[in-house]
Amino acid sequence: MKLGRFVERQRPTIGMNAEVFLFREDKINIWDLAGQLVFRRALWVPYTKNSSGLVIVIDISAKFRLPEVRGTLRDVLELSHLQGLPVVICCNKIDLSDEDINEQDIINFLGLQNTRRHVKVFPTSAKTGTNVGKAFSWIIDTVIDRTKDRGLPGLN
Ligand SMILES: Nc1nc2c(ncn2[C@@H]2O[C@H](COP(=O)(O)OP(=O)(O)OP(=O)(O)O)[C@@H](O)[C@H]2O)c(=O)[nH]1
Ligand SMILES: [Mg+2]
Repeated sequence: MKLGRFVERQRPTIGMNAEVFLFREDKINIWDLAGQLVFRRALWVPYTKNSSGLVIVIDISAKFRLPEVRGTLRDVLELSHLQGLPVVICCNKIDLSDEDINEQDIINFLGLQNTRRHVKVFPTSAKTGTNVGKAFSWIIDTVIDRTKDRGLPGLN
């Protein structure tokens, strides 16, 4: 993201990458956590401890993996330190698929229809940039509103 351009054959993240960037006037700390199982176990808990919101990126061109996504997401959202945090779900790689994404179908499939959290689904493409800014604006605005309302620690 920091490069401001798309990397065609991006290597898998080893462990995690931490980035700070300015979005409008807000300084955003992003912890990009590797998806591979071995990293999930070791790093997702410690590195999400002080999070204000979650960005979940799904490869929607690999629909057959959605059941796995559902299981992983359920495990993540059960973590006590992540209770109530807003979640944005990016159905990414839409440039590879002609199918329209029905946001409610995704929410239902992932079992999030009754959640009290703020959850929103965006069809995105990191390649073309479609909706990437919108997805980040939404999560940042939601985090800011939530922290203002409740006096919770938020962005700094
Ligand atoms: N066509 C297309 N390719 C994408 C898109 N986003 C990522 N890719 C490609 O998909 C591959 C995986 O992307 P990554 O960003 O490394 O995926 P990741 O989820 O971070 O994977 P881990 O780091 O292993 O967790 C790379 O080759 C990217 O170039 C997209 O929106 N469209
Ligand atoms: Mg990665």
